[in-house]
Amino acid sequence: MIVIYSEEHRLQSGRSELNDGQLVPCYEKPERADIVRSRLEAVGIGPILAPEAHGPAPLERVHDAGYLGFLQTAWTEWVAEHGDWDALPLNWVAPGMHRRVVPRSIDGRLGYYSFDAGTPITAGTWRAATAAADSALTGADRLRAGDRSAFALCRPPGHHAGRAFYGGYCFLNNAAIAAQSLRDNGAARVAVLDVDYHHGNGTQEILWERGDVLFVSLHADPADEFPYFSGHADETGAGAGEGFNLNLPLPWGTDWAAYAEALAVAAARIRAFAPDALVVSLGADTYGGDPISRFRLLSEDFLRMGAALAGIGLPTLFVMEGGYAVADLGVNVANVLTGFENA
Ligand code: OKP
Ligand code: ZN
Repeated sequence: MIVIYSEEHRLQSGRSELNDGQLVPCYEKPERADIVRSRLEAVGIGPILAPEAHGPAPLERVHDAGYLGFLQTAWTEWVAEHGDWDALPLNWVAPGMHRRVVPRSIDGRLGYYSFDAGTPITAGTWRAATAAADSALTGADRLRAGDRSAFALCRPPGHHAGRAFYGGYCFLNNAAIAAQSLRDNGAARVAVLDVDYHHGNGTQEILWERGDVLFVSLHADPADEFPYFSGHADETGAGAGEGFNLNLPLPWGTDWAAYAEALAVAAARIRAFAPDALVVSLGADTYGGDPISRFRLLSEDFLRMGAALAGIGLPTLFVMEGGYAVADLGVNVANVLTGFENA
């Protein structure tokens, strides 16, 4: 399986995020991609290639033009206003307030285009995020060229980023961008399966009215877990997309036995949809040792997950999302991919 990886991920290296009432070192840090890359090298999963630049067009197919423009200049504007420190938003729109006018102030626009205070914009954020999107796009190209699978080692992750918002460590929705690229290049239907611990609220929002791209997500119940305002089972899509969004929320403490049952439901829905390709939003934060998550998967369960994903029987693009138990992240991700390949 070809791995697509860019050194540019290092350019996203935030100093701190707001977590449990404190500014703490960012969980989403460069060491995550480094350990995954070195484990994949150690197990010899396949060639590791740099992404090809795809330019702005595929990003504009998924994201709002005003939002993309904001992301490109936010850091420069922030530094001019506040000096050289991570840019974090401090307030958001609430019911009864108005979102009609895009603020002129950089602080106002940080809040306008975001949904949390855990996602710092830094000097290198735009370059890192575009390199991650190019990695996903290059992976989509591999499927089009006939590969059975590919792994885009994207960092920063993408599944919380919506058409016009960032948050949850995500800026550009790498999985949605790849799915759209597959559609634009001949696939009639594409499925996105999100196995990250957190609900992929950005992917859901982007695909909400789409009947041609199915979104299926297994995640911690938003009644208890971030992102809180998205991911309930009764969110099924709208318009042409009605019935093409399937959320499978699971309780804290979920282990492999319960997870595997939900994964079988997801697999059956995807097979019934009969897509031409599958994009897997691969977060390994379902691991029992994850510092910010509360599922209980073991490292060996990720082999089983890979085999179950192979059982869906589709050309599959894996796109890296979360996973914060850095010491074990390489093994857990490699297990999914080798489990898939050996099935
Ligand atoms: C990104 B991805 C927990 C705070 C949660 C944001 C988590 C973002 C997860 N106390 N902060 O889906 O792995
Ligand atoms: Zn996650």
